[in-house]
Amino acid sequence: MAITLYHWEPNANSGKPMLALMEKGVVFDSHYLDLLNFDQHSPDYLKINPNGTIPALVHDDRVLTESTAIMEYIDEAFPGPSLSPDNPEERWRMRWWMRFFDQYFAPALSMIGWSVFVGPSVRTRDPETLKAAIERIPLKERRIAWSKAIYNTFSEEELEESRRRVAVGTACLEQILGERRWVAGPTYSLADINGFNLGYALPLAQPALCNDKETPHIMAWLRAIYARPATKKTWAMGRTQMASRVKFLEG
Ligand SMILES: N[C@@H](CCC(=O)N[C@@H](CS)C(=O)NCC(=O)O)C(=O)O
Repeated sequence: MAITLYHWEPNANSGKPMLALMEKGVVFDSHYLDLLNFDQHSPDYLKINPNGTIPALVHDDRVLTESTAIMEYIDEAFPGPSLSPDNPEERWRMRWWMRFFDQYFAPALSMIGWSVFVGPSVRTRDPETLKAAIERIPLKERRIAWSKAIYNTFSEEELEESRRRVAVGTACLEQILGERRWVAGPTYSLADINGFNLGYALPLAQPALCNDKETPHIMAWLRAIYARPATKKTWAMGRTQMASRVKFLEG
């Protein structure tokens, strides 16, 4: 059985299937793509995923994309501890929260991340090389995101709306983690994996919003997930300072 995961740092979408595979104890070949080097738009990778986005999982002759759907596939296709509750209500909650993370919270955090991190990380490179790199991006929406990040043209209005959504998302998460141990109920699930990938660095990126005083339940939840052996192993696969930031959750 051949299992290859194409991914970037354990973070956001890439980290979701990485952590799900680790939790299940599935051995996989890791194929690291450097997003800041545009590896995801290389001809070799476009043969795997013509959209030029990561992650992608190749299981035998099957190519799977979309990080949340990949996590659900991993949970069902491989042996190991179940990462979805048996109870229908808790399973609904798991899916409700994953949809909220993916559709509301993640795009807002991502816009801020692309504005303050991705753009500044690449924009000092040769302008012609960057222009050619943008032109090679297959999806128009990704071309727009890269262009705004590189040329610093996110509008103040859209950034403000993203900041508002991050504040709303953080408050909702704090509230439900005050009511139950894990996002979907009494058992650790894919929703926690999804949320951790999205939010592990929230206390660093948004210190006024997310900290021990304002959001004690989120902080305890992040520390509990980071204490899991699978999380430690996954973040040890990171190659950059982006992933090593997770260490602030130690102790
Ligand atoms: N909805 C997709 C989104 C995939 C996606 O856009 N991933 C980002 C990285 S987190 C990406 O590949 N960006 C590359 C690019 O824009 O060039 C998923 O969840 O897998």
